[in-house]
Amino acid sequence: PQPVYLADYTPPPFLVDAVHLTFRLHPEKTRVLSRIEFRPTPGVPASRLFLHGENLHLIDAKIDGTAITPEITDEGLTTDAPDAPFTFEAEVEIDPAANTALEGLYLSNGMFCTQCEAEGFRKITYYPDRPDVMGVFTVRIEGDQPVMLSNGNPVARGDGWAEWHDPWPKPAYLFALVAGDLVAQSDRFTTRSGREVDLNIWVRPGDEDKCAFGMAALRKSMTWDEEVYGREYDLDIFNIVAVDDFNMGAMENKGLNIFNSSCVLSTSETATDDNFERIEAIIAHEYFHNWTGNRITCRDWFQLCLKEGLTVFRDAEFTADMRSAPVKRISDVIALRARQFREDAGPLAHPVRPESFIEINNFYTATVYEKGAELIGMLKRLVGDEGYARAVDLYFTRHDGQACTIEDWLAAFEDATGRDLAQFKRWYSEAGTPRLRVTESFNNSTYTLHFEQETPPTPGQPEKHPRVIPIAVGLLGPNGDEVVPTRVLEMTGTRQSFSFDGLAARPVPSILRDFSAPVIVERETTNAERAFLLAHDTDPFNKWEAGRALARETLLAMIRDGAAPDPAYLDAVHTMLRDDTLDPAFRALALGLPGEDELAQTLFGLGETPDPQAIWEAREALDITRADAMQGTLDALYAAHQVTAPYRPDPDQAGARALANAVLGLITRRDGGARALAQYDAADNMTLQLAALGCLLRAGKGADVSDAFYRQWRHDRLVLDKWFGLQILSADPAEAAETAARLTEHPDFTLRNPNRFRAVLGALAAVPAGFHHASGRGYRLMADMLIALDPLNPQTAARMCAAFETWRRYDPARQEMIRTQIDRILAAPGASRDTIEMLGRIRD
Ligand code: HT7
Ligand code: ZN
Repeated sequence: PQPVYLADYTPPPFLVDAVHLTFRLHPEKTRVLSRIEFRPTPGVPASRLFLHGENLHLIDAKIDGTAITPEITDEGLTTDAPDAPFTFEAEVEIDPAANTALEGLYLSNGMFCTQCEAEGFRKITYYPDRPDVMGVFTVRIEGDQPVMLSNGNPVARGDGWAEWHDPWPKPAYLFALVAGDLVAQSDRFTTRSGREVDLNIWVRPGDEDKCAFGMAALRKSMTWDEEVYGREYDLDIFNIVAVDDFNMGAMENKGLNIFNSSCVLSTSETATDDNFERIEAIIAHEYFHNWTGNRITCRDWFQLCLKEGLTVFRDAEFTADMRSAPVKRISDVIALRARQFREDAGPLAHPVRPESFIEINNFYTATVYEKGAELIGMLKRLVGDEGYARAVDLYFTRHDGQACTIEDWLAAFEDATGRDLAQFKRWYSEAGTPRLRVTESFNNSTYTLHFEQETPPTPGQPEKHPRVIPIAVGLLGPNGDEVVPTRVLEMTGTRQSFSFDGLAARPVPSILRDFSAPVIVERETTNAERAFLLAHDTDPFNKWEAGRALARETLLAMIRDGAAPDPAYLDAVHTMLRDDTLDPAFRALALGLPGEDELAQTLFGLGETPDPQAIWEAREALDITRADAMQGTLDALYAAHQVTAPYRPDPDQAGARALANAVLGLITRRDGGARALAQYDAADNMTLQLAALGCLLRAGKGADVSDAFYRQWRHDRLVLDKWFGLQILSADPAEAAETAARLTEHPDFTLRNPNRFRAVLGALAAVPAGFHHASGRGYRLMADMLIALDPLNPQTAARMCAAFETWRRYDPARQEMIRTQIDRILAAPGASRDTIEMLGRIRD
């Protein structure tokens, strides 16, 4: 397969005014009749008509009522077309039941549903399936399903049919259809200009009681987008449908969002606090796409970050407003480092706006999404809150109804604020995480920070250029008082210094407050200074960061030479835990240790070869020491953070449970599981039940409880996914691969459900000492399962290939074993384009 290049973009030769689709639904033989009104694009040279189409059986096609015999290939249809407006009609047959890739029209538990982003519409009918072709869709669905939904507003319905009309022109990737035996939990929302909107969450009968939280989240999102961005909803109805078999989290189809059931269904018995928070964020994210993605869409798929980075940024702002802003920021940075920094440091590194791809599905990445969101955050910091508001308003008014580029987005900022963003644009085009080296000097009451930036080479980009970096800095005096409040320094050169005058004593700097740029700060410092910042920094992010660095340094010393844990770390974390002025959720985060993968990445970045087993053992040893050293405090904290009020998934209760559960993990190290068992038995919600089960499994006392958990929850797929994953996440590394292998043989394991596949194989990939076990069993199992899944569902298989992306960090024996498995997958008959691209990039 040949890559496509951003540089080769040309406008579509034909535009679409209106599309009429009729679906005659049948599990194996669905007929799709289309009538598309085309017109030549003004200013574009005349050409033949090419329409994308894959796996379609063409029954007949006409132009302006006359039958045609087009040329058909695996990729689509080509025919002569008039150099004037014309109508194209076609009838095709498709087989939803055979569609295991979950792209296009497929069946999930007998329910018809679609997934068209990025290029799934071409599996439904012949069409110019590119985002810069926007048409007004009218859809008629014929079938015997009780509920039949599509985009836009309902027009009419009768026995065995329903019609929908979406007045807003949209690209085909936002098309959706759902038909099945569904029930709704409904509500109503009045927009601030008075439009009455029907809200529905559609689920399988029996799941009605799992929608209330999602509905509340939707209402909050609608209000927030009106209040913060001035954006109103624009149809009479907003439908959400929960689907069990889904490749990703959710999809923002216009007026008909389709959700992986794991991202919308919840009750206190079945969902954890983290699930609730995630559901709220994803509902918001998909809803916010109505403006950032749907009303203003992408010109081409290279511009994916235009909608995704911005929408992730918006959903993060929303969560910060609904919950705790510092806790959200810290959690996001933990995730960014774990996923995006890892991507940027390996063979899959690519710019936020990639310049070529073979399979666009492989570019729905942490770089496009999460780093894309960081770029919006930096822009906002650089132009200020008011500048940001003006620029975003200009973007909305200027580009409503258009398919846009990053250039359009940046031009709105330049025009609204007068700022030149030429250098900022490098953040979009150059891959890699900049390293920011910091040194300092202090002379005659002037303190100077010296910065030097360098971005290591990434695949295809050996040379990097200096970027503009907003560095938020504050200074603390020797007694812990803040002597210089937060100031944003704008670094533009390779080397740059910034001075602060009038300081009575050498200050302690707090650098990159609120994680003001996605960079790695390198500065020589001491654990004493880190402990000082953990105790005194007024910036919550850097306060946490100091504790994190302290834990990291302690662990690195333990990993390298089996050193004992640094007492400075133990004292500092102990003091932090006892500080009741700190939010329990913050304390829970600050008690967390850097993950095994983060430590491996750090060691590799320092030129060392990480030993996954040694990393695991060091973390275990530190936990045992912490449990001993803080015994009384842990007992007191556990008791003090028991929630007695009825369960609510709100930030206060969730924070208390997060701290109690984190503490329970340490208590279990000493009591062997007595308190975890008591918690398990008393639990009336999944947050407490699951955490207790995890503690018991890790203590080797979980077998009976795990069986009981299975019996209790075997009817609930989403809870069962947790049960599958937890057994691997809690296993001894020597047994993780066997545990995962055993679970793939379980009667409830299936390759047809991406959630179940990810529950098992994603968990295996998430336990480095298990996945990278010296036996190579983890690698072999992963390869076996990828070979089995790839012919069925290339998209989900290809995403899981990223488990191998860190292979060059490890020793030659492990590298050799991984390479062997990669080659085995590549040689498998039916290896998909998606997987070939991913493994090809990883292996190169
Ligand atoms: N825009 C969506 C991305 C997406 C997707 C979703 C579900 C299944 C397949 C998918 N391919 C791409 C989701 C989002 O970012 O909101
Ligand atoms: Zn999105």
